[in-house]
Amino acid sequence: MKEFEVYSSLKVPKNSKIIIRLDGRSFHKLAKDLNLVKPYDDNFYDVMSKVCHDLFEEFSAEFVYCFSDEISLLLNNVPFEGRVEKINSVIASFTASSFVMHYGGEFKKPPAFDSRIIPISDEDILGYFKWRQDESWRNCVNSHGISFLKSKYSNAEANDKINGMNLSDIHELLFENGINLNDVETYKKRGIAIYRKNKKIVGFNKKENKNQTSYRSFIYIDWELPIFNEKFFKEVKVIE
Ligand SMILES: Nc1nc2c(ncn2[C@@H]2O[C@H](COP(=O)(O)OP(=O)(O)O)[C@@H](O)[C@H]2O)c(=O)[nH]1
Ligand SMILES: [Mg+2]
Repeated sequence: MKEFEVYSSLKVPKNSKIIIRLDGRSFHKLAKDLNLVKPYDDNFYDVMSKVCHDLFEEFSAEFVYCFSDEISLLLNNVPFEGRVEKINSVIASFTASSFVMHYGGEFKKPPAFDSRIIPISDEDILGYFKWRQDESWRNCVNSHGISFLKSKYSNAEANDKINGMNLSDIHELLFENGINLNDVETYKKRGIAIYRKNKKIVGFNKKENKNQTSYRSFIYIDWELPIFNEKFFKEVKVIE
């Protein structure tokens, strides 16, 4: 009967890094059910950062980027011998379980994430994360815009109005009404990232009778990201 498992041999290309992108399923509904603060809920972001930390650790990621209900996980060491079904199903379910564990509240429905695999070459890593960070910024402008409009108009009118506006129109409207998006917290504009950082450790070497410096890496959650550029990705050692 094994021959019926026709997708089980599907594998990611050998020697390729991969990005796994996860996205919360119907999280607009979940946000409503959980009464999340609009447009940005600090506790939700705190939970998502813990989910990213779990993913980083469990799958020995190189870099994780997250905004809203979306997570991108860069893996150098491809797990499960590259088997697509296994990677997508295990990582998506791990993410959902981690979310439920850290959120800890009462859910109306079991949360789920979808997962997709993107083989990526070193040259394209920066472009990929810039693309997602641009989306984070669009999301920031739009969600502040719609929240503001809904405070003035009916939901239908607010939706109508925002559909006819581009990013700079929304920015302008918010500015005229005393909301300066430049002053909004960095993570709301640029998302958050997880990567390894080195910690300097000075210890005393008894044998040689002198202080000795060594470095130990630890997992760092960056809430103050720059606009992604080559320098940043070189510093965090994601590209050479
Ligand atoms: N209130 C609130 N909602 C959020 C927050 N972060 C994400 N969301 C919701 O999650 C949705 C994620 O977008 P998307 O994946 O396109 O929609 P989905 O298909 O419903 O998951 C947003 O549209 C919001 O409704 C937050 O911090 N606060
Ligand atoms: Mg979603």
